[in-house]
Amino acid sequence: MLIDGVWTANWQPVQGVDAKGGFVRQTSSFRHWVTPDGAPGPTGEGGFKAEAGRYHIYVALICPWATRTLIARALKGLEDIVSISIASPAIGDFGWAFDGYPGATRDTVNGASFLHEIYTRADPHFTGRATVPVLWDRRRNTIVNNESADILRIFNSGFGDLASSTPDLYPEALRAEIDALNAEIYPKLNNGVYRAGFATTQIAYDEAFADVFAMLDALEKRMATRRFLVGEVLTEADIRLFVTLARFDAAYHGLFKCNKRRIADYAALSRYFAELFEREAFRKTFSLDHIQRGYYSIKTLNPSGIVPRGPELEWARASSD
Ligand SMILES: N[C@@H](CCC(=O)N[C@@H](CS)C(=O)NCC(=O)O)C(=O)O
Repeated sequence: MLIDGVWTANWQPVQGVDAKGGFVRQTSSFRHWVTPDGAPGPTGEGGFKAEAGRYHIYVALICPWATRTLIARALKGLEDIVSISIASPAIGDFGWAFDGYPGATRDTVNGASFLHEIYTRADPHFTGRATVPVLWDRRRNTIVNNESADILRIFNSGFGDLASSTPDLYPEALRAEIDALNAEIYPKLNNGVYRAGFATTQIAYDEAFADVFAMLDALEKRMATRRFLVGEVLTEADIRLFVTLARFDAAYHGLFKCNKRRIADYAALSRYFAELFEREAFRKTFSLDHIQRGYYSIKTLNPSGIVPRGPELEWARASSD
């Protein structure tokens, strides 16, 4: 992580630990919003007007939070409006790197070798972890926002007419239901798998494991009679669930010890997942190679660095061939 703008060597995966040995994720620190006229958004300052070619997003394809912003970027037709840099999947001593790994990119905007350079460019005294995703403003040379939940909504409506109006990923009438689902699914499942994987005590792991499978069981019931999570339309809630389902059998089941069941064992969730995966925005932002290589490069969990050959995921192999 960075301390007062200086990188402290040896990246470690665990962000923070609570009294029981549970994993605690750092809160995001840049919270400005791009808006159609540059007016301030719900948090942060104004001055970030939507413009083609002005903004850039730094991501890693292993990261579920970064990938949810990429799915939204594709669904909203923003790929020619917001450019992108993709970090290499294996996170090393200096954090995320832009070193030309297949399927990744260099940093064409700032020429950085490591993501932490982007943070100190925005704030020379930054203290915290250099996380993806990062939404960067070329004009003001700073980070607009590094919270994926915000970036999803910025891509949904902050770019005004530069983005396509459909799908509306956060429709006014469904907001309360989407917010309530997010508030349950994020701690129990999206972050629950990390809480299981990075637990440092049995009790913290047991609690996280129970949350993960209670949430999956509840979602299996919910999806037995529905096409999408909320109402009859695709929303941000589906994107946020998809990114965790997409990584589950390939990484969380093995490396994070979330091994009571696989997604493949849930009939309704598998059907729902397949329907989303048929869409280009979901399929092309998914890389099984980056996901497996990235997660299995976390040395504290997998010292040998060996990447498993399985499981056989027909849907995933077909997309990466
Ligand atoms: N709140 C952030 C969390 C992002 C996050 O934790 N990203 C992870 C990758 S999945 C990261 O970059 N970790 C690097 C680190 O912790 O040093 C968001 O959702 O945007």
